[in-house]
Amino acid sequence: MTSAAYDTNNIFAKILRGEIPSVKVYEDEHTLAFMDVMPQAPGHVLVVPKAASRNLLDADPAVLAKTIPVVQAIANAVMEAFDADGVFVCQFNEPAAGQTVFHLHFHVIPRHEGIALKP
Ligand code: DGP
Repeated sequence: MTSAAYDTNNIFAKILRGEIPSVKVYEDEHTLAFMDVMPQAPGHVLVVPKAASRNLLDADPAVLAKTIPVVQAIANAVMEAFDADGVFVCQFNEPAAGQTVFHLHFHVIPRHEGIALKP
Protein backbone atom coordinates (compact mmCIF):
# COMPACT_ATOMS: atom_id res chain seq x y z
CA MET A 1 0.00 0.00 0.00
CA THR A 2 1.43 3.40 -0.96
CA SER A 3 1.31 6.28 1.52
CA ALA A 4 -0.86 9.37 1.00
CA ALA A 5 0.40 12.53 -0.68
CA TYR A 6 2.30 15.21 1.22
CA ASP A 7 -0.03 17.89 2.65
CA THR A 8 1.61 21.33 2.59
CA ASN A 9 -0.67 22.47 5.43
CA ASN A 10 0.61 20.01 8.02
CA ILE A 11 1.67 21.63 11.30
CA PHE A 12 5.41 21.18 10.79
CA ALA A 13 5.22 22.72 7.31
CA LYS A 14 3.57 25.73 8.98
CA ILE A 15 6.34 25.84 11.60
CA LEU A 16 8.98 25.65 8.84
CA ARG A 17 7.29 28.55 7.02
CA GLY A 18 7.16 30.55 10.26
CA GLU A 19 3.36 30.64 10.24
CA ILE A 20 3.13 29.22 13.75
CA PRO A 21 5.71 29.58 16.52
CA SER A 22 8.11 26.99 17.86
CA VAL A 23 10.93 26.93 20.36
CA LYS A 24 13.87 26.45 18.00
CA VAL A 25 17.06 24.85 19.25
CA TYR A 26 18.96 24.47 15.94
CA GLU A 27 18.55 25.57 12.35
CA ASP A 28 20.58 25.29 9.18
CA GLU A 29 19.81 25.40 5.45
CA HIS A 30 18.35 21.89 5.44
CA THR A 31 17.10 21.20 8.95
CA LEU A 32 15.17 22.69 11.87
CA ALA A 33 15.09 21.32 15.41
CA PHE A 34 12.55 22.55 17.98
CA MET A 35 11.02 21.51 21.28
CA ASP A 36 8.06 19.12 21.20
CA VAL A 37 4.90 20.76 22.64
CA MET A 38 3.83 17.44 24.16
CA PRO A 39 7.17 16.23 25.53
CA GLN A 40 7.44 12.63 26.65
CA ALA A 41 10.27 13.73 28.92
CA PRO A 42 11.98 17.08 29.60
CA GLY A 43 14.24 17.96 26.67
CA HIS A 44 12.17 16.21 24.00
CA VAL A 45 13.34 17.69 20.67
CA LEU A 46 12.00 17.15 17.15
CA VAL A 47 14.48 17.22 14.26
CA VAL A 48 12.75 18.11 11.00
CA PRO A 49 14.24 18.19 7.51
CA LYS A 50 13.02 21.26 5.64
CA ALA A 51 12.43 19.30 2.42
CA ALA A 52 8.87 18.09 1.97
CA SER A 53 8.34 14.42 2.71
CA ARG A 54 5.47 12.74 4.51
CA ASN A 55 7.74 10.38 6.44
CA LEU A 56 10.74 8.09 6.06
CA LEU A 57 9.00 6.03 3.39
CA ASP A 58 9.02 8.78 0.75
CA ALA A 59 12.11 10.70 1.93
CA ASP A 60 14.97 11.47 -0.44
CA PRO A 61 18.07 9.59 0.78
CA ALA A 62 20.11 12.75 0.11
CA VAL A 63 17.89 14.59 2.61
CA LEU A 64 18.32 11.80 5.15
CA ALA A 65 22.09 12.06 4.72
CA LYS A 66 21.90 15.70 5.78
CA THR A 67 19.42 15.07 8.60
CA ILE A 68 21.07 12.22 10.49
CA PRO A 69 24.20 14.19 11.49
CA VAL A 70 21.86 16.81 12.99
CA VAL A 71 19.96 14.08 14.86
CA GLN A 72 23.31 12.87 16.21
CA ALA A 73 24.36 16.37 17.26
CA ILE A 74 21.02 17.04 18.99
CA ALA A 75 21.22 13.65 20.72
CA ASN A 76 24.64 14.53 22.13
CA ALA A 77 23.41 18.03 23.06
CA VAL A 78 20.39 16.78 25.03
CA MET A 79 22.55 14.16 26.75
CA GLU A 80 24.75 16.95 28.05
CA ALA A 81 22.08 19.61 28.65
CA PHE A 82 19.80 17.28 30.59
CA ASP A 83 22.56 15.24 32.25
CA ALA A 84 20.90 12.17 30.73
CA ASP A 85 21.89 8.52 31.12
CA GLY A 86 20.81 7.76 27.55
CA VAL A 87 18.86 9.16 24.63
CA PHE A 88 15.91 7.70 22.76
CA VAL A 89 15.73 8.45 19.01
CA CYS A 90 12.68 7.34 17.06
CA GLN A 91 10.26 8.22 14.31
CA PHE A 92 6.89 6.87 13.14
CA ASN A 93 5.56 6.21 9.66
CA GLU A 94 1.83 6.32 8.92
CA PRO A 95 -1.04 6.27 11.43
CA ALA A 96 -0.81 2.54 12.02
CA ALA A 97 2.70 3.13 13.36
CA GLY A 98 1.72 6.12 15.51
CA GLN A 99 2.49 9.03 13.15
CA THR A 100 0.25 12.03 13.83
CA VAL A 101 2.06 14.86 12.00
CA PHE A 102 2.72 14.07 8.37
CA HIS A 103 6.06 15.75 7.74
CA LEU A 104 9.14 13.63 8.40
CA HIS A 105 10.55 14.16 11.89
CA PHE A 106 12.81 12.44 14.38
CA HIS A 107 12.10 12.43 18.11
CA VAL A 108 15.17 12.90 20.32
CA ILE A 109 14.35 12.26 23.97
CA PRO A 110 16.85 12.28 26.85
CA ARG A 111 16.39 9.38 29.24
CA HIS A 112 17.27 8.83 32.87
CA GLU A 113 17.66 5.49 34.62
CA GLY A 114 14.46 4.49 36.42
CA ILE A 115 12.28 7.29 34.95
CA ALA A 116 9.66 6.13 32.43
CA LEU A 117 8.52 8.16 29.43
CA LYS A 118 5.17 9.94 29.80
CA PRO A 119 2.44 8.00 27.95
P1 DGP B 1 4.36 11.75 15.73
O1 DGP B 1 3.76 12.25 14.45
O2 DGP B 1 3.50 10.79 16.45
O3 DGP B 1 5.75 11.17 15.54
O4 DGP B 1 4.53 12.97 16.75
C1 DGP B 1 4.26 14.29 16.47
C2 DGP B 1 4.81 15.10 17.62
O5 DGP B 1 4.64 16.47 17.29
C3 DGP B 1 4.15 14.88 18.96
O6 DGP B 1 5.14 14.46 19.90
C4 DGP B 1 3.60 16.23 19.36
C5 DGP B 1 4.33 17.18 18.46
N1 DGP B 1 3.56 18.33 18.04
C6 DGP B 1 2.29 18.34 17.54
N2 DGP B 1 1.91 19.59 17.24
C7 DGP B 1 2.96 20.39 17.54
C8 DGP B 1 3.16 21.81 17.44
O7 DGP B 1 2.31 22.58 17.02
N3 DGP B 1 4.38 22.26 17.85
C9 DGP B 1 5.36 21.43 18.34
N4 DGP B 1 6.50 21.99 18.73
N5 DGP B 1 5.20 20.09 18.44
C10 DGP B 1 4.01 19.58 18.05
